[in-house]
Amino acid sequence: MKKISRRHFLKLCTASAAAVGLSQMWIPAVGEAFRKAAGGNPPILWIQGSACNGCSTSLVNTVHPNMRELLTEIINMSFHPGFSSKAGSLLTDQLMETSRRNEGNFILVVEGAIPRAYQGMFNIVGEDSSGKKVTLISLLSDLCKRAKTVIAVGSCASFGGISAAEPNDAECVGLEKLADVNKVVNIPGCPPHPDWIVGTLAQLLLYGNPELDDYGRPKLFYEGLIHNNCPRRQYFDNSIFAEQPGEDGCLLQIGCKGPLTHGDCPTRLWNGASSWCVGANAPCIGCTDPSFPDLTMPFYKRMSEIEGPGITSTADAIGMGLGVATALGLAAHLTGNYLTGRIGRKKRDREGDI
Ligand code: FSX
Ligand code: SF4
Repeated sequence: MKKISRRHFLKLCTASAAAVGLSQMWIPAVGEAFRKAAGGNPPILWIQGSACNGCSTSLVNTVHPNMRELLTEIINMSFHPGFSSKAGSLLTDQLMETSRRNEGNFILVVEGAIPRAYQGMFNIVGEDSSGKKVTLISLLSDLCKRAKTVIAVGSCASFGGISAAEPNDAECVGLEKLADVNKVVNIPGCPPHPDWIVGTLAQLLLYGNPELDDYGRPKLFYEGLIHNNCPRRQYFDNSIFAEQPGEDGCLLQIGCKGPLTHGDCPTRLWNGASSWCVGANAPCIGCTDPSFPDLTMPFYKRMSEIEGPGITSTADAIGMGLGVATALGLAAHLTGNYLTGRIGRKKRDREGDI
């Protein structure tokens, strides 16, 4: 990987510090977490389910703090399949032992969806000391009960995501269908931004549970619509649309789902604050919302439910009003699907059955 110069690194930090959230809460929070770590933070047990490993890869790309600082000075990562030198029953035994010793005090992080078909046999995580196969679903049934807090990292763990896309023969689901939802914090995204993961962990360590929206997402990172902070918003308001990727203009006609998607990507930016999907001329594919991906596909085709502004006025206020109405209408449409069970159940209606 190309090394970033110190000057460039500092420049990226400055850009990050200007982003929503970071300057207000994140930088002081990290400093505080550093100090608190000396007193011992609760262990984090990180489990991987049915997924692409992109969430862990995104975490490794954390810039501020970097991964070394995160692991050695902030969080107490007691278990992660990808960072462990052990395998097989040694690994599962260590996991169970750590969870028993820290019952009610550890943070369980789950990455990836949970396949339920055939008693969970599509996802074997290892063997116990007697040689019996351990399925992810049985492992989680123990760990979710013992954990103090459960964090679903990524859209797969949160809502099923790509792993649960139709036809979903493995019957993958997100944690919301299995665990006590009062314990679960969702950090969706395919993958989620490293700041969303690290920032949520820091917030949990320092202040307890973050404030969540209706879908269990920390408001700090997911409250705003992509569309409302998009630098191409003036194009939308003036009905100037790109017809091909790479062209100037709003990307609505080539599939942008920004009007229905929640997240701070336009202000936080990705990859060390260097760019983001729309900044790289790619439409937002709606990866942080429960509707992803079945209802946001085809990714590069306009959704008929998203209405354009229908005006050529330069008055941003008028465009903003129409944009909000558009977003609200679409959100209602998608929430309807969510409530009717097409893509899941709403948080407050659910009972945990693990
Ligand atoms: Fe899912 Fe994680 Fe998408 Fe991948 O492992 S959220 S498929 S980018 O990253 O679980
Ligand atoms: Fe930006 Fe997409 Fe909204 Fe257009 S539709 S303004 S590209 S978020």
